[in-house]
Order: sequence, then structure tokens, then C-alpha cells
Amino acid sequence: MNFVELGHAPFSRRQLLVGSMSISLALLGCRRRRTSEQEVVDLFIESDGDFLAFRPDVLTCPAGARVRLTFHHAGRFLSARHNWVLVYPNQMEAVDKDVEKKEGIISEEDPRVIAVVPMCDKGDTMTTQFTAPAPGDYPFFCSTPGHAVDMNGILHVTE
Ligand SMILES: [Cu+2]
Repeated sequence: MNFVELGHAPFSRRQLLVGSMSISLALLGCRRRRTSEQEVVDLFIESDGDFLAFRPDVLTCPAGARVRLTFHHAGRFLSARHNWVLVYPNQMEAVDKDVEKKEGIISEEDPRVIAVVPMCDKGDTMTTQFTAPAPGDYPFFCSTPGHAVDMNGILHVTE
């Protein structure tokens, strides 16, 4: 009994090692492939000078893409702050109303929110990254109290 156990122990340990090594290699391979296959899309949007509007007000990207969105506050005279908030369909009014008394500061933990560029002062440029959701039209807006009604647009996510 003792002899058999001794004889088998090193062999099964080696098998185990080889087994776990190939599993971790497979995982690594998967992860690497997924990252390189994920399309990266750079989007740029700014405030329309001192107007309460985005320029452009329609953005497009493919579903599943890694989006790097840069927002620029292009105001030159007015000191109102702007941000860029992307939400799920039909959530703009509710999210906007909820932050009305918090100077428009959005929590990234809010499940209705897909992505947020923090509040920008005149001349600021900020970037956010997110994975584009399923195909559809997603509203974006500025959550500075009173801005969303004019300062909004659509992210058009294609197949
Ligand atoms: Cu604004």
C-alpha cells in the first residue's frame, strides 16, 4: 500500500501542475484575444461655444466598442459649468431631476447612468471611457440644473 502511494504521488502532482498551467494559459489567450478584438472608438464633443447645446448633438458608435469620449467646454464668456452624461433610454428627465439640488453632480453608481464626464469649467477638456451598450438610441445631456432641456443629444449605437 505504502509503496503504491509513494509511486503515484509525484506523477499525479505533475499532472495537476500541467493541468492548471494549460488552464491559465487558455484564460490568458482568451483575455488577450478579446481585448485586441474590441474596437476602440474615439469620440469628441463640445459645448456649442456659449450656447446651451452640444456640438455635434448626435454621436455614433458600434455596440460593444470601447468608447473614449472627450468633452470640451468651448464657452468663452459665460461661466456656467457643463458636463456630459449618457443614460439608458427614457431616463434623462428622472436623472436630471434627481441631481437638481446637488449642483448636477451625477453618481457613477447610478444604474440608469452609462457614462459621465465630470463637471467642466470654461476651457476644460475631460475624457471618459465606457463600453458601448446594445444597439439603440441613448440620450446624453448636461446635468447642470436647467441645462438638460436644451443641452442634450443622442448616442446612436449601431449593430
Ligand atoms: Cu451645461
